[in-house]
Amino acid sequence: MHILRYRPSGSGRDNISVGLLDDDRVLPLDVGSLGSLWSLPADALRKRLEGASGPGLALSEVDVLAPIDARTEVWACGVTYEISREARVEESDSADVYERVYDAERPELFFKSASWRVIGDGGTIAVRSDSVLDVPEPEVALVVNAFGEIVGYTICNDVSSRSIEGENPLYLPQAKIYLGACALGPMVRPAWEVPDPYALSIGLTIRRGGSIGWQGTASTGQLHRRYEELVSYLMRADVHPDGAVLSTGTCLVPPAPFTLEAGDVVEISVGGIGKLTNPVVRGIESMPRPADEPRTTSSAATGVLP
Ligand code: DO4
Ligand code: MG
Repeated sequence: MHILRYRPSGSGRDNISVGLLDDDRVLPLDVGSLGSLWSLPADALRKRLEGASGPGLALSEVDVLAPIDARTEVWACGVTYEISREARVEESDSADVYERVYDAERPELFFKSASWRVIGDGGTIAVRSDSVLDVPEPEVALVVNAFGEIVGYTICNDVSSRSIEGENPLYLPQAKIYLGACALGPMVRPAWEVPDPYALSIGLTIRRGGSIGWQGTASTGQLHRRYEELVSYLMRADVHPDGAVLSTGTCLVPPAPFTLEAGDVVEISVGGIGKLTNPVVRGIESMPRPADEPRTTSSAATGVLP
């Protein structure tokens, strides 16, 4: 069973529902948004899902949208796996900040995305045109409700510029937050259906032309922290009234000089959770945007959306 955000195929842009995928049938849930589900305590949320009924629609009759809306934000953790620590130490002039945070009591958490700019399964992700070394980061993402309970799991691609972060760690937000840098989905697996979240296989395949540009596998068994510990830092001095998505860090980094290129297709699979697939473009001008969003005309104002 998965929780999803969807639109019946061919229907109006605003005809968005929240539902439950059960045996290839999409059953609508009587909630206004995913965020309102995440505002419930876990036991009430579970009861709400059990109430889903009706003939619903076949999965082939709906467009699956990024599983995030309302005031739900995406946050991410850094340097939670040995492989991520090694990659940062290699690319940075300030290697010791990564060494220190790996062993510190306080983990690294950073803001990744507002809900409106998150890309769903099949949507286009981007590398920045002012970056020369770029990678996808395949991560297990926790869906956390307003009470700090882990209520689901999904997949996040924390697309990142290694060259911008490597130049100076204070450039982290520019390396991590831009249009096309955050993909999520395809859906959310309820937490009570995941027997061991520390034994999930993670696969990353980057397709280039007719072949494989890079491929790797790992497991959440290699995570250096506990999920609850990461969530406690997210919640300890903040509120998330519509819950939050917390991406738990990457365990796979294609080694330099590998860099993502326009035309690549990134596939991330996580056992029992799903597969997230996104084609890559280079530069904001190549990113598809909804027709009613004004485009900037000045070359100085590079892609600032209103
Ligand atoms: O320290 C920078 C970010 C690291 C990161 O995104 C990761 O380890 O996944
Ligand atoms: Mg990451």
